[in-house]
Amino acid sequence: MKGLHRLGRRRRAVVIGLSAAAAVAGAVTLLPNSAGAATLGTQAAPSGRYFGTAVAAGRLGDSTYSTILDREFNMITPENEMKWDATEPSRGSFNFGPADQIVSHAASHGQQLRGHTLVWHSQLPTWVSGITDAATLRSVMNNHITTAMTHFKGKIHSWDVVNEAFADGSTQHRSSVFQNVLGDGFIEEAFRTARAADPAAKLCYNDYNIENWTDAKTQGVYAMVRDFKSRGVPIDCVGFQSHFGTGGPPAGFGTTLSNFAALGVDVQITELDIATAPPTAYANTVKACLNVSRCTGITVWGIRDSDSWRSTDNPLLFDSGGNPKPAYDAVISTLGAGTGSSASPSAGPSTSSSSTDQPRTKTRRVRPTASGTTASPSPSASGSLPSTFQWSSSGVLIAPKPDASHNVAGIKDPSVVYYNGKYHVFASVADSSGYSMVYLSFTDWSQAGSATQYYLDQSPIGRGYRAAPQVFYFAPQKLWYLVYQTGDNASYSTNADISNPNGWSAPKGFYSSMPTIISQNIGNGYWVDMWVICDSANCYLFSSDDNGQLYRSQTTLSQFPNGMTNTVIAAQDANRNNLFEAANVYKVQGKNQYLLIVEAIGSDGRRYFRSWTSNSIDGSWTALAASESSPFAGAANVTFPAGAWTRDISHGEMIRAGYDQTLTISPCGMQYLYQGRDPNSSTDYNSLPWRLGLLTQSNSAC
Ligand code: 9MR
Repeated sequence: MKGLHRLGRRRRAVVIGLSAAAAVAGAVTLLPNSAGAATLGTQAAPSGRYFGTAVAAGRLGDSTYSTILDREFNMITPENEMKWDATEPSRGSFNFGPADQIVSHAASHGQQLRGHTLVWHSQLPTWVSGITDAATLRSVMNNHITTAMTHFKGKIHSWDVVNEAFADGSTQHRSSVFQNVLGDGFIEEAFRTARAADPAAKLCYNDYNIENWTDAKTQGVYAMVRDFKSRGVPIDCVGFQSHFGTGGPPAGFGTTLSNFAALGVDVQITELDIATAPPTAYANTVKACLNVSRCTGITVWGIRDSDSWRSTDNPLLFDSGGNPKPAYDAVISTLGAGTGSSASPSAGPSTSSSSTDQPRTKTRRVRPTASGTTASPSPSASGSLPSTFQWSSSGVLIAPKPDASHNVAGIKDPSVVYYNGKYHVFASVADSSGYSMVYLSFTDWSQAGSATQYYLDQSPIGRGYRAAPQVFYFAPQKLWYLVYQTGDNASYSTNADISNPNGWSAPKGFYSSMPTIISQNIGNGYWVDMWVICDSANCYLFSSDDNGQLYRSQTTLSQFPNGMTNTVIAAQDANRNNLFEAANVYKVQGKNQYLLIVEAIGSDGRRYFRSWTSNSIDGSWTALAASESSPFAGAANVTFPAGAWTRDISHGEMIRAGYDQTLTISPCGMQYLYQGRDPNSSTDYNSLPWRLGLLTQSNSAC
């Protein structure tokens, strides 16, 4: 689960992923697309990157062209269709037709889009370049940015807000109508206007001949980005066009990418083509990007040589007949080699090895299935966890219920307890601008879809960023706890009556500030998915950083919820996608055993869960079903008798055997409530149509 302030990363995560299967250090691992072949897009995805191309609307009808496009690329830049001469040929008269053609192609093929470009001295109609009055030009520029960005709002991953504003061989801006009439401040003004027009889009500065670190032009752009970052001018990314000669990238390209990234912007290779397409030159370019974690994607400037703006140079990855060239193979294998190394969660620093926890025996009950007509196996305290899992999924059971003040697109991150004859479900709801939470209750899964969803922002929990709830009854205090994330803290509310949604107290933080070990390791990640579990002596608070770390803090049972301290790394993976988020820890009923499950991002960018066990909440953790091919739960071991409505098995929660702070589950007839989504959905992360479904274990031996 991610937050409001994390749109950029989340949007990216829609198309990316990382495979445990691909995680062999240094090995060339080919990752198949759905048809079984490795492609540029599937090879880039495991390291969290996209692979894109420039597209001409006029070529979409060419089936050779569109077949390669849809097979290989998951990011599209309209080559000319979003430029000023195309979109506003005369003042105030906008034409988005050809651009919309590309946008709809992308939407129907699961591709994301780079918007190119809003403010550029070239391909600029003469009615703009002839303006001499600053007030007029300012209003024209801002209106152009706002109108175009509003038209495409929610559909653009990154915008090239300003293109090629620096002079060749110089640290200074080039001469242009914008520079000459508005002065140096036009770039800043364009970015500020762009942020206001579509706060969810990444805003990039894009240029050529800025790849060599020591070049004056590179230094000029670097100084501008540094200045923007220091003054809070909104800029998220820098595009390096990378139109190279036969030699490929300059030796200092890697330095350039990492130096820009260190300013706190993403970097992208936006218009790659290399004269004669030498395989090594392409491989070196790809390597330069892979070496920089904030290099988020590569776009080539056209598909076949015949499509290129410099076609006589034969600079692209496919020949004019649409056949992959040696450079294509070099890119595929370079991407495959760069997919990182495998690791499993390490033991935390704690050496505690046994638990004295003796959970209360839970009342057995027979849970109705999703249809409500038959009973799933009755939980038993005598079974054991299997070493492999098989699940059968329900169809969609719970969908969002937008109302007048909650324009929500998805429902996510469910927490569930069965108490007093009812399931009580808490979940995040998301719209394009952020998160809140809902509560619903029902007696049977067949009633879940029609249950009223109560928006908890009406309770003292209040409005604002509250997400990823976890509910349990804290028996020592006879109080229900709702634990959730609030961006800069792990927070909780309490309630004497779980069925009274208005009874929750206002949020309180577990921590005074982010623990140092988290701030030291979080990198570009986010602090998410807080999870409390207690044994007979202590309570533990787990959280993830989307950067490869699972953290654990602790306090005593008697002090809870105060005194959360001793934060340690409970588990870690060098590749964040192998240990991403949505961690749950449960006590296995009748055993001196705990189960840890953590959500991972698969080779196809889809979510799945890995699992480990331990005899103590503080580790160490031993892999149980921890690979993409044999996961705890994922595409590899879930069947969909009612139709495969999702390929993601994402953030959810086990149906527990009880409801208290010990989070006890039966190892038999397990059920897991999860979030999934239409595999063809593609939009900004918070607008994705997440729905809830229920997995029921189909290989239970007890
Ligand atoms: O590839 C584009 C070509 O079809 C146009 O005729 C040309 C017009 O200037 O623009 C080409 O794309 C350019 C891109 O928009 C900005 N960077 C340089 C690219 C190659 O000229």
